[in-house]
Amino acid sequence: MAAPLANDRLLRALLRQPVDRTPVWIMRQAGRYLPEYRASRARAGSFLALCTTPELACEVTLQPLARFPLDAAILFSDILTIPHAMGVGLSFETGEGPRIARPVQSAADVAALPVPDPGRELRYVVDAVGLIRRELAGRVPLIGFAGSPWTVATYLVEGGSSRDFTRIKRLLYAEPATLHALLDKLVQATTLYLNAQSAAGAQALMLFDTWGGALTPAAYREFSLAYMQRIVAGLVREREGARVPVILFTKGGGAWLEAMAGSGADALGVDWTTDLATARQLTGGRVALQGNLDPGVLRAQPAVIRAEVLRVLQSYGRGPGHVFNLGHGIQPDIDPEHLGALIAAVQELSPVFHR
Ligand code: 1CP
Repeated sequence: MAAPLANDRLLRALLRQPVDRTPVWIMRQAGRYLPEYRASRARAGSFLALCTTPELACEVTLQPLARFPLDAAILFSDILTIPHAMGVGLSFETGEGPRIARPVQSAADVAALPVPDPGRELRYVVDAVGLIRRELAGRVPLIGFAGSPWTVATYLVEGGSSRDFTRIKRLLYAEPATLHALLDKLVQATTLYLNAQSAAGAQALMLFDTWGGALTPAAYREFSLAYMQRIVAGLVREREGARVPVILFTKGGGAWLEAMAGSGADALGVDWTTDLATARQLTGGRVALQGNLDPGVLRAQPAVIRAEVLRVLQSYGRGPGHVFNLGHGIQPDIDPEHLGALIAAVQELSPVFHR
């Protein structure tokens, strides 16, 4: 069994256990806003080379922890590793989003998609998790992750990033059985993938439902939440004698937090459009909450950042069950020192909320 964690605040907060201060980590904490990340990516040649080479994935995972006293590491990878392993021809053009060479357009395309074996096609991720756990040596926990079936399906069907989701919405309303078959396949692939990550050492797991907010309430329940719920039900929830907490994050999902709280997840990510006080009332202590500083705040000077951090802490209020984070990922042109100011503010201002 691995050595006990020196800092288990994140895991305790996700399980709503008392902590001395609010733990903090940042979505996309390893990435383009860090000059050392840009240097690693230049050396690797591409973003995909970083993801598929365990030593490099480990190196960039640890970069933000060398700069900042963060309470967690998150595996450096992408939600599109599953499509990559399905063989649809994934590429990332610099400065642009992901591209899928052979998008999924018909029931026959869905039927032809394989369910990747994490021990083979996604072996590089499993190996990266093991390596990162070893290098972390119990300093902080490691978060593993995947995209939600709905969000990954948007990329598979649209062939890349989308604003209007025209193709997948046509499928949803005109050919729902085809979309259900695709989502079902993604549930199988994602459940295997996340269980392989926790078996390799990931101590918490997060599902990113970045585009769930593009759905109507009824479609959200049927095409996103129901499938995330199936994944949660299929996850191994105890490893190394400890519970593996699961975090669900639907961007734009503030109106559905109550339904999400019944999904079996331990914690919910909240974006900046919902007050944590409202989120806490809606979920009634059934789950922990993670969030929700507007990433745009990091464009202001440290005094403003500090005031906005305090506002988020006050919005959640006293007691356990809060993990500090942004409401979505940090943007590539943010000054790293501003992130340092955010983390320092959480450390200084949060202890009184736990006395
Ligand atoms: O270096 C580069 O040019 C690539 C930029 C980049 C990075 C740093 C991409 C391409 N992915 C990542 C890493 C990444 N992606 C992580 C790393 C761990 C960390 O947080 O430090 C994570 C968790 C993700 C997850 C991810 N990828 C999501 C869900 C979270 C979110 O931000 O909403 C999504 C939607 C993606 C798809 C994706 N991959 C990359 C980009 C630019 C995008 C978004 C494209 C779009 O907006 O549609």
